[in-house]
Amino acid sequence: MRFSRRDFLKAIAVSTALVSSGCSPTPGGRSAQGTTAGQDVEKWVKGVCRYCGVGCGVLVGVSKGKITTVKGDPDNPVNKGRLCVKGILLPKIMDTKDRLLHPLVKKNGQFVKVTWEEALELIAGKFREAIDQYGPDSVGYYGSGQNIAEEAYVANKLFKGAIGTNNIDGNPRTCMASAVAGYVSTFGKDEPMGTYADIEQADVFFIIGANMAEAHPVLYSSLVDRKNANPNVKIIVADPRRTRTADVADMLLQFIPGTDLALLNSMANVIIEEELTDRTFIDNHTTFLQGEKKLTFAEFKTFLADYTPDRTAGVTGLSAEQIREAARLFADRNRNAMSLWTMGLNQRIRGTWANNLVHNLHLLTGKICRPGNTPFSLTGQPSACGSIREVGALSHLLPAHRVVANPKHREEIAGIWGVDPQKMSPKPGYHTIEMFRAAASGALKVLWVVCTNPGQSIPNLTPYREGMEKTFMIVSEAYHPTRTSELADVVLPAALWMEKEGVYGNGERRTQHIAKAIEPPGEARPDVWALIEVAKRLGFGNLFPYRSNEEIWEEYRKCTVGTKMDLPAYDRLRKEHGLTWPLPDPGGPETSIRYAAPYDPFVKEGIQFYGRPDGRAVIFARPHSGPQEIPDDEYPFYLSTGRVLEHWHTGTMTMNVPELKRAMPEMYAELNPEDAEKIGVKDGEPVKIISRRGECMLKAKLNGRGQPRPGMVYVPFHDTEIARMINFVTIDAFDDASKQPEYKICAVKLVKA
Ligand SMILES: Nc1nc2c(c(=O)[nH]1)N[C@H]1C(S)=C(S)[C@@H](COP(=O)(O)OP(=O)(O)OC[C@H]3O[C@@H](n4cnc5c(=O)[nH]c(N)nc54)[C@H](O)[C@@H]3O)O[C@H]1N2
Ligand SMILES: Nc1nc2c(c(=O)[nH]1)N[C@H]1C(S)=C(S)[C@@H](COP(=O)(O)OP(=O)(O)OC[C@H]3O[C@@H](n4cnc5c(=O)[nH]c(N)nc54)[C@H](O)[C@@H]3O)O[C@H]1N2
Ligand code: SF4
Ligand SMILES: [Mo]
Repeated sequence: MRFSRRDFLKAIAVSTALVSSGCSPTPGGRSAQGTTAGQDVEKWVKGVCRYCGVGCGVLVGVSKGKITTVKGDPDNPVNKGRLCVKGILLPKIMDTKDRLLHPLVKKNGQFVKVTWEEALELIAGKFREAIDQYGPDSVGYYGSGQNIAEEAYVANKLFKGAIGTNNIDGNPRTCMASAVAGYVSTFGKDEPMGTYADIEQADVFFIIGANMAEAHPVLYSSLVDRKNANPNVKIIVADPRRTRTADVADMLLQFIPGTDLALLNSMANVIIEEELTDRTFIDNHTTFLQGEKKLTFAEFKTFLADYTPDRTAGVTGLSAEQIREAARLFADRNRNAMSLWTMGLNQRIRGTWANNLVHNLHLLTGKICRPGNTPFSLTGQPSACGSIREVGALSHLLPAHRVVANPKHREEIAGIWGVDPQKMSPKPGYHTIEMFRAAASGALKVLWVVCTNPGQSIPNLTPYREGMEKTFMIVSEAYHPTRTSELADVVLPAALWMEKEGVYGNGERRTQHIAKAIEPPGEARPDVWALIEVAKRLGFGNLFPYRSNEEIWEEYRKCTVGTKMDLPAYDRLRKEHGLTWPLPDPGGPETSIRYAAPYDPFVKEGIQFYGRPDGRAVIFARPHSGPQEIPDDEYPFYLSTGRVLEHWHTGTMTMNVPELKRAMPEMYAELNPEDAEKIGVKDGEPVKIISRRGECMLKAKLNGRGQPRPGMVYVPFHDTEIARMINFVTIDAFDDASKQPEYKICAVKLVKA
């Protein structure tokens, strides 16, 4: 397919979404500048965009104590001055009508304003009571990939180290857990080996289950730039829905939802059958496993015999020729290959396996650990990597990719935390779904929710919202009411974004500092402050003696030294535009490619997958396995859910920005016109979506941003109207390895309303 100037402009228009957003377009999205440009700016402060995992650098203009404008930081290598429309409009989320300015406590069913002192005493009392009566596992914490690292570190230490429970999980479980389990099982260590710079050197992009044009817009612009400058670059998009990302694709594989594992195995089959493998690489750097059992190359080849393109065509709904072509393009020896994926693979009951199978393609062809050759899982939230994966703020993890089940890891961390290692539990705590199940069953007595909105964002909401009401729930929030804060017993007003200092770690291992630009409004305080105040009231003040965020960071940094995830010092972060770890020499260069000389300081020569005991990455034999629910006579459609460019998750921030709200006011059901005709629904007419768990009433959208294949309906999830909240419908089945829920697929019926 030729990539015309028109396609290019269309792609850029989407990626920067200046259409209908109400702000003035800037050519190519470069040096984008925010809302009230022109007003006198007293100072510019360096930060990072509040929203997605791309981690664009921003410069924030402050005047009279307010953020008046935001522009892309031209010196930041991530975005080189670009921002998407959400970033540009960030000033508008700060002073909104629903900013929460005081602590609130629910008394006789009504929220009343209280002092911080009263709120903190109440919280500490509830924690003490539950722990004394039912033990430490009766309390829990649900955090966020949008927390700064210092907040997540302090919360982790308070719960795992001081209180002695591993009941600390967070929204990255709903987001990145399968990517973590995928990297750890294949390479022995979490997080991508490449960086965004690989985009500039790749010749074939394999984008599977990611809608970068809407969810990672600035990276998408880099991709489009690469393609535009090099017409020979090929893009394969594999998604059951034709998305805006597919506008630039040379090949669109619009397969049946949930059949990725078959497709990926079939591509591997073609690569082996047509001898497109790199045998030297395979012999030197990989090992084949089926479960725990070692396989030979020949046995692996036999395993894949079930996945010939002809056999797989029927399963996936693709043609055998499409599968062959995709595999040949990927494996072309004259091309560098980069895979990019997000929730289309992760949010699946076989998300971990799907991740393994993408890694397989790179390992079989040796297209890894060289510039432009990398399996790159895109991170969703601004600091899911920095604050959760690296800090270890999930129920099975400890800082710097350690795990609670390992006694040596517990001992090392207990040493740095200054706690008795015996106090740290070896048993992983509740993961997300278990945590909300425990709230519903009454086993969890106290739950502290910080910087996330599970009352809207977790799947199968009905029983879990009941659980949130039942348990004593504290919610730290910047706005009120939200679909979670309305169910809380205590709501604490949080300082937002540049009202506090902190560190974010983006999707390419880049650790970046955000400076404080302005004071928080009213009595809003940084989350880290509230955590430490509660810790003090529980008698753990001696463990939290910090006078600054820098002191917290420097203690955390000790956890990373010598782990091959060595992080930079705070004073250096203040000056630089982020650094990609590992950084074993504090003053030394950042690391672009892990596991390979000359890029990785821990590898002297060649490639060494040092995360694994044998130094080899694993090529897994994983059979195809579909979703938990497949359509049947009663529920004949696949439902998939996800994002739109203008809105951030549950809409608390972006629905407050008039331009964004106008552009995309409410959620809709994107239907294939063929299906719409069958059920007799026209564009804009209401349609009821019903699953075994709940229902939702939405307007039908035909020929919208995307188009699902026949038999599939797609719904975004930012709408806060109860009647339109799609998570009443979604399923809470989860991957048994990663525990990540299957938001991307369940079975529904559609009824003309
Ligand atoms: N504008 C905006 N950007 C965001 C966010 C936001 O809220 N708004 N959130 C951020 C976060 S936290 C995340 S996790 C990322 C998510 O980023 P993405 O994963 O790119 O976004 P989604 O829209 O959730 O889903 C991507 C695609 O998965 C496809 N899909 C559905 N079923 C299948 C399947 O069976 N197989 C495959 N291969 N694909 C399937 C859907 O059709 C959809 O187009 O976005 C980040 N960026
Ligand atoms: N149907 C469906 N559901 C999904 C998904 C899907 O694809 N489909 N995706 C899942 C994924 S990948 C993700 S990441 C989750 C995201 O789900 P959530 O994390 O629940 O959604 P957000 O809207 O990002 O919630 C962040 C909250 O923090 C508040 N906030 C902002 N800044 C601060 C701060 O500094 N401190 C505090 N205390 N609060 C602050 C915001 O107002 C907001 O309410 O959703 C999951 N749910
Ligand atoms: S691409 Fe992501 S990080 Fe960059 S400006 Fe847009 S939302 Fe912010
Ligand atoms: Mo996410």
